[in-house]
Amino acid sequence: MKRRNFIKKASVTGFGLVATSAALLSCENDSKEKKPGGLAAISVKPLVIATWNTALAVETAAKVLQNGGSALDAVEQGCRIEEANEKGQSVGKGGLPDRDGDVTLDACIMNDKGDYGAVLCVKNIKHAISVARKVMEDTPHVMLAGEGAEKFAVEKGFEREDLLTESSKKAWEKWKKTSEYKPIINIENHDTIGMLAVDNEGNISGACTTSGLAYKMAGRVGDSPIIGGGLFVDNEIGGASATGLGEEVLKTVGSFLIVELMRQGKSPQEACEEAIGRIVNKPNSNFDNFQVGYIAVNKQGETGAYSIHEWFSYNVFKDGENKNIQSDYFNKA
Ligand code: SD4
Repeated sequence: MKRRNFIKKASVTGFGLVATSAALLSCENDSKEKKPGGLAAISVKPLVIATWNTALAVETAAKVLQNGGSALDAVEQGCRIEEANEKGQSVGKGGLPDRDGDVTLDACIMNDKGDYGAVLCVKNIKHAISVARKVMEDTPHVMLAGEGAEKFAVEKGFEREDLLTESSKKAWEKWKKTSEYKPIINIENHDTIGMLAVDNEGNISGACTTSGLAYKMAGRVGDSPIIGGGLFVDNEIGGASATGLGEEVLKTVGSFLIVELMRQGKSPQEACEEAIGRIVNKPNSNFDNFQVGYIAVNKQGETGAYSIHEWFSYNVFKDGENKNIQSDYFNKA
């Protein structure tokens, strides 16, 4: 039987999955893991899933896991790759600015204990994801915004740098000629990274980092740094992350919704599809004009992804292979 079919069958019938021969699978503790409802849990680990074509970021995260690192370290290290990639214009250095020409970053991180840390609208610090982790680990708070976040980062030893690259500045100057605010499906959103990882212990963590929508109003914050919006992880169940028009993700609390649907027994794929359904079925939905994409993983190592429109892709590292996969999508008309 093909492995995927076997997993499907196992989860339907409630059998726990016994290890296959793949070198990277480890089921040592599987018999001890219990799904809600008493089903034996299955683990395919290590595993990484991330939004868009983020092969190097996923490979970096996978290496952390293969070397015995935690899911938390993996997602942080993976996200840092995209933050440092100046060509990616939706995250970190080189991100497209707001309409005043300032690059402002949003990021959040969640560990397997359900802890969370975030920075909102932070300027001049490239590795927003690492600052978010420091907020989670070194402060009594969960979110720091704007100048306070930047000050905290500098106190923690992060370097201040100008995040606006020449090419992003040129794009902004061109945009200013018309100043028309119109997010473009799959273009300006490309590269924002939401990442989920399952480590060798079977623990799940997640991270999400972005420069947000290009030419947004100054001070605008999207879904990416908001718990339950751009990211949610519950180590008992699984995790989810979002990309696309944050306003729509936030209005449906998308990532939290997906995890809660998985808690009720939906597969990651079914949960992602239902969360997209919540957006497109709203009475006033103008989904023709925007993209949202979700990724999810459950405790059994099953993954899912779904978007409103075509061309949302995601990278998965599973069974020792790192693949970019085109997501299924809603708007096929
Ligand atoms: C936002 N969701 O700020 C982010 C943008 C994004 O891929 O995901 N881009 O709304």
